[in-house]
Amino acid sequence: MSERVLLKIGGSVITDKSVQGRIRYDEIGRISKVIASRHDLALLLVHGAGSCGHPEASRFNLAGGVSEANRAGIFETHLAVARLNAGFVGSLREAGAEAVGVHLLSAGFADDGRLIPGEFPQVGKMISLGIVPVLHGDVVMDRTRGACIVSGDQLVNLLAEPLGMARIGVATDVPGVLCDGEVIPEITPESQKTLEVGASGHTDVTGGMSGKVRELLFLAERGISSDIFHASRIGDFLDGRPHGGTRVRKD
Ligand code: IP8
Repeated sequence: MSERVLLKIGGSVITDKSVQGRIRYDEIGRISKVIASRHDLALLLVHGAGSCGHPEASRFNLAGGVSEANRAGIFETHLAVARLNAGFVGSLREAGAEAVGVHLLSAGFADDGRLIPGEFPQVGKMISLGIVPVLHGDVVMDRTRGACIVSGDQLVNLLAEPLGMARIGVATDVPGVLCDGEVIPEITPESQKTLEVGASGHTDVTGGMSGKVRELLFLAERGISSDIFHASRIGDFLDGRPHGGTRVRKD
């Protein structure tokens, strides 16, 4: 059976965060070719929203809950990130991967900002058929708040275990988690207590790098390690080679 690998690609990699709605098709094309050439892996992909979703979520203040006054933001935000997903899936398919987009707005449900844990049997079935499911951070209906924003990083935390992922990687626009400009090779639940991880400089309703590390530490606390590295090192990560980034692991 093929090794199951979960790869999350940050929104800062596949969009230009300084221009609302601008998709970086050149970078998406490059990454798609790297991913599509790894035929031996059973891949699950997740991507962030970048400038296709964060500006809308912020404009409609979706993170603070949803009522009739801002409910139009559900459509606007989902449309923006679904367009990015369609662009990524199209590029992956062109490169030869049997990719299919899966939208959390339809596949998930949340309570107070957290996705309600589940098995995601449709995603598991796709993987066992050799399909590459491509999920993304999304606006999700929420039992308490009406709707909320679920980040791709929260999805990584939730999907990795039930779907039996052997390796988990998060590709970003920086070489790893940085402290004073240097990559921190390892973070554990204990060591993070003394760390100052920065947030994103652009509109990011889900917390940038610190939100990412928080979700991966939840995994580490359950004994599951993950890696954060620069998007140019995706091939190295997929091949199990050193990637020059940060490993998040149990103490
Ligand atoms: O970019 C956020 O996902 P993230 C999703 O992974 C939306 O934090 C729609 C803003």
